[in-house]
Amino acid sequence: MDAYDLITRNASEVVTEDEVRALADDSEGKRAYVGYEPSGVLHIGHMLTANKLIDLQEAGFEVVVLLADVHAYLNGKGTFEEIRQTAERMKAQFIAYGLDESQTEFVLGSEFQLDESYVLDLHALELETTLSRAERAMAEIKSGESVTVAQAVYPIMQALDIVYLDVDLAIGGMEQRKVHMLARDTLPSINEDAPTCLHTPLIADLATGIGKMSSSKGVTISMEDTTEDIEEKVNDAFCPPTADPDPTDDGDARDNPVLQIFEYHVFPRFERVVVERPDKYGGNLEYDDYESLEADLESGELHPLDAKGALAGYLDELIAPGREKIDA
Ligand code: IYR
Repeated sequence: MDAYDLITRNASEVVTEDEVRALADDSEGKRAYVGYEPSGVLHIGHMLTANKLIDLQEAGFEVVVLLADVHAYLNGKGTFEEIRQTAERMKAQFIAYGLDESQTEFVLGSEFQLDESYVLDLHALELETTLSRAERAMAEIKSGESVTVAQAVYPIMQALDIVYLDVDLAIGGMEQRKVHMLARDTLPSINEDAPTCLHTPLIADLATGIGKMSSSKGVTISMEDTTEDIEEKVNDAFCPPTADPDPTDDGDARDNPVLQIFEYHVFPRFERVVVERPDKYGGNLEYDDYESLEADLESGELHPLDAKGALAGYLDELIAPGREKIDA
């Protein structure tokens, strides 16, 4: 796989393609980052962007993980003390999950976001940003119903992080795209380049295939899940024998979360996927790529229950190292 394909595999969107091509052509010493609000436990949503960081490390990028303690505070996720404790645990789990510690820079937001120059630049950007724009940027990130002043400052700080962490590529789930667009529009006003961005897909709720999987509602898979939890959740997951259960609905109201997890979590991390089956049901099935697994599910060659059994096993393997960190 060439550098561009590796950098962009499984991405929902890159802004812009030309900019990412330029980075791929000369990735030596380039820096990419993802920021995470330390809250709750590491779950499958965090792991999706972490997979992208692992791809980028393979492509030669330096990778920065921002443990966004100030952002979590602004978004009402707890006291600084609680948030910092969570940040420590999250860092250990990211490393257990497969981010190479020697190649990953972990930074707490509060290490630089309270510096005078950062705060003055923040105020300069605040002058350039309307409240309604900040509010729109937060639509899929904010906790709670209304948008507080703290939450309106939040996306502007996120834009500035790109400058202060000196990164060439900002990564996030699709829910971050409006913050990144705000950054592209406003950073030139303080004489900074518009940042290049890459967004990863969102996975549908495991139980229903409707909406987006999140830790706050519905069913997700987290690093705290036991082998049995994973088996139970995956077994109960929505998995019709098709990748697009709602072909007539352009908005894709329902997706197949089992296939999405195979595509975005399992295939990027395992070279070959084996679905074990007793001989009387045709014996084991082996897949080198996601597309052939999807095709077998659609044709009926692969039964949803067998797909789920295999998925639970691979997810357990991905999660086991992080789970041991929690138990320790
Ligand atoms: N908005 C993210 C957290 C975050 C991301 C980046 I990239 C930052 O520079 C700061 C915060 C979230 O929703 O978790």
